[in-house]
Amino acid sequence: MLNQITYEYYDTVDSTNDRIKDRARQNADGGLVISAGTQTAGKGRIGRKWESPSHDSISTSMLLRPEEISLDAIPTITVVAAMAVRDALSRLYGLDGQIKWPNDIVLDGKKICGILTEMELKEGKVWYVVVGIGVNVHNRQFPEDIAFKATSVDLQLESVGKQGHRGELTKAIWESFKKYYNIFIQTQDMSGLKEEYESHLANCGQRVRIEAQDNSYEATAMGINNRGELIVDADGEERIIRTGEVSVRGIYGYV
Ligand code: BT5
Repeated sequence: MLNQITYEYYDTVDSTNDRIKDRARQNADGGLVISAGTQTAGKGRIGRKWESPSHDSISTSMLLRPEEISLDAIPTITVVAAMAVRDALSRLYGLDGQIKWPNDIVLDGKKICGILTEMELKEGKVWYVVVGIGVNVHNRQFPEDIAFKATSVDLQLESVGKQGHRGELTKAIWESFKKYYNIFIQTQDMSGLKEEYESHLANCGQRVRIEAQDNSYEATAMGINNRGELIVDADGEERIIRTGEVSVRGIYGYV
């Protein structure tokens, strides 16, 4: 169970995920959150870069020390974190984001948030997990290569004359995460959360392109299973897409 959340904030770090890893190795307690104004080496999945320019976005990571968790359940934590960010954006700002499986939140077909879950083993068991969340808040411009597919809270709230608040949103995200994580950890699967997750799943029931390293095909996204894996229907054959294995792109545009 996740009970106490403690917050630390730094102006500039390399990556909040890496700062949490250091603290985890020094035996910090689960529930520690490290956030930063900017990251000099923000990380996406599989060696990709995450843009977190000066004090415009949220870069925040939490240390988890799940007891007796199976290795298989770790990728599901990303799926749980996506629900939390979606929930926080909705509660605070009325923004009705969709989850692009497994780790993005999208609004207007553009990415507002990315999530990177990492972990370290000790003696064959999960020693700790770090959940890192990046949310674009005040960003008005993005580097050219992502400008067409990125958005921010302020851009989304522009039409109603409002702005986001990084501190307030960070707290709301981790409070929502606590709620969902404590449901997840009881069964170590999505059985208690699947229905709500699927109601926000982008492309559910629609055609998607599954882009694996050596194979790429079109299929219809059907939902998730209890492990948080994506179920697709490829010409009548049900296939399970595991986290991290493939990119899922909607056939039209980024989503
Ligand atoms: C992610 O990877 O989306 C995971 C991002 C996790 C960032 C957080 S910030 C706190 C913590 N500390 C870290 O060092 N990381 C975590 P992925 O699905 O691989 O997407 C990466 C891709 O998203 C890049 O290749 C770009 O195309 C795009 N991208 C990069 N920065 C972006 C931004 N600020 N907004 C929207 N898209 C972005």
